[in-house]
Amino acid sequence: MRVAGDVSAALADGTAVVALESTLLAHGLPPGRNRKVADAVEDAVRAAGAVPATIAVLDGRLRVGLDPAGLDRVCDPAAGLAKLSARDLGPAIALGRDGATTIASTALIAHAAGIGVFGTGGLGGVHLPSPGQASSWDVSADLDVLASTPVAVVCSGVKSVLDIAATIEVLETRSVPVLGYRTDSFPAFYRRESHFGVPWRVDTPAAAAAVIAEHRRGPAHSGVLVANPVPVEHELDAALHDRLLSEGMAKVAASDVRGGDVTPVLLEHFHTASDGASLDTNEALVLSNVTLAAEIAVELARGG
Ligand code: PSU
Ligand code: MN
Repeated sequence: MRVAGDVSAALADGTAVVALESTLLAHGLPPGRNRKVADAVEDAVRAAGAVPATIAVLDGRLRVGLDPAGLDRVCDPAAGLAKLSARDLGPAIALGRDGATTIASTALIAHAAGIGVFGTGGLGGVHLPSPGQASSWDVSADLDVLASTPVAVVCSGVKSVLDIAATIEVLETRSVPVLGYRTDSFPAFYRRESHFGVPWRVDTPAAAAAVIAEHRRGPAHSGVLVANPVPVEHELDAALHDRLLSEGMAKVAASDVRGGDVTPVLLEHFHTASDGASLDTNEALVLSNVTLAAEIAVELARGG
């Protein structure tokens, strides 16, 4: 593992650090835009008083905190970074490959590096079955890792392309506390509300930090999910959202896209078919989440 100098200095002296993932850059946003978002996200974390640590695998090494050249590689489609979930870390390291880390693999690496707060876009979850299928059997490793890794993940819930009810059930079964941030509804990524509630609500970074600190003192080894809805002015229009969703699902069902490729293909459909409107939503929610993650990390560093 190679930890950037500013990140290791912050970890050594107890300054707040926020982990950031690379899959949302390499596989969730188009080239060009992704590089701007990579900088904007790091700037937002710094502005809130924490040190950003973007995580990826480069040349078979776990990297915690990237320099501009590292961010260039992650964001360059010609570099062709693989999407690495938790199961892919061993192979990528052993074979000396490059790859972008998902929430699952980023949380594992963050925890191994001593980072306890992670800001991102949307959590992976339980995928809906295709027509005629009883179950998709596609349950994101993000849920498994959150169940067993004491990292607080700040995100805008899960995408509406997933089975939100089933995802919430799995989070409960796997003992992951879910905190709605200034909301009583479980957020659905592009939309601020789903049809489902959250078990707990917090209204300040200090309250979120207090819950995370108490959860860590307790016997569970799970993470905490802080569900922060997209800022209201950036929410995707409901009718547009519903149209994109049914089109995207039909597109995937009619194709042979499976497994880890499903989420990038759906995101790409949203971005192109909405003429970029969903991109603005996606960028705004990521910036809001990493800012909140930094505020929570600052409270935790204070001893919250
Ligand atoms: N949310 C986004 N963009 C993304 C993802 C989530 O706004 O690219 C990524 C995250 O890295 C998440 C992954 O961990 O999708 C989940 O993929 P899957 O559904 O294949 O588990
Ligand atoms: Mn999957």
